[in-house]
Amino acid sequence: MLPHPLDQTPDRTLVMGILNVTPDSFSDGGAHDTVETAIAHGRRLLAEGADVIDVGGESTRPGAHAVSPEEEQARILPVVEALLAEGAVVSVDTMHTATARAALEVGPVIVNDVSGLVHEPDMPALIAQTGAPYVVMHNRGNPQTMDALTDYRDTVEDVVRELQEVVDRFLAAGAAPEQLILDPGLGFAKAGEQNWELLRGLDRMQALGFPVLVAASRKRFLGTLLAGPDGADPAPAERDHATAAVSAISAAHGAWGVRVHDVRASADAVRVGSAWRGASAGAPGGGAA
Ligand code: PMM
Repeated sequence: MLPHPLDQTPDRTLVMGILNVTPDSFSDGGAHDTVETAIAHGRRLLAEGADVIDVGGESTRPGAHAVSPEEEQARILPVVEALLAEGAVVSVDTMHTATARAALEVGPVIVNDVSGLVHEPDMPALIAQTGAPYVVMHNRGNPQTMDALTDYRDTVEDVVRELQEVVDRFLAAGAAPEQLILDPGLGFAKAGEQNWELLRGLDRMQALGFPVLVAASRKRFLGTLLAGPDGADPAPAERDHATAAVSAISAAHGAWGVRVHDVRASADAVRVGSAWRGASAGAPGGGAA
């Protein structure tokens, strides 16, 4: 068993900083696509207050083209190795079991798999064998089909049930419940309003008893919310204040973590939300001291 990468973490909602080593991610594609620029950006995210760095080598935006596991590993493994050597907590954003395995050979990482386990049936066995923390994200279909798979009877109830089904597959493979982190998969097989329903229903997801990760950063539903009078969505990087607001709400509801591009704003926002959650509301009718 590898040491748990989250053995020493603060008692508040964590900030996971996004490091996409890809030429085509929807909001920052191409910005950090060499090993050196990616490592430098990872260091910057740590300095800004990231508790975890989420390193990804394959864009998951709707319609994105798949990357081979070999190409993905060539992009991310040197970055993972360098950040682990600097003492960072690292997660690896991958849908490929081979890439998760290769990263776990480099060192103890969290496996962040946005596939919803649709593609790779041997992921549960790897997670059970290694004891690695694993993000179970809700998803349907693949980047080509997910936008059409948004029929829900009750969005929160259906997502919670489908997440539980994936959790059960990991437990059946021998993974421990403590390894699993749940994620509603905002923007993945979700249409605009459904993302808000899931944020509003975070408590119902938390009731499953697992830590919950919220990844709203710069997503389309925030762009839609912030559209100007001309109806045009602001560019992804113009959605960072709204993202920080979601981070505060998530922390107030006790989320385990938020996954964001702009770490600095969310590092403050989770402190606000966690402080609000931790404060006593006082007795009804009690006066201010
Ligand atoms: N979204 C993206 C990538 N990875 N991981 C998790 N756990 N949850 C998400 O919602 C998620 C993710 C897509 O966004 P990006 O292209 O900005 O990384």
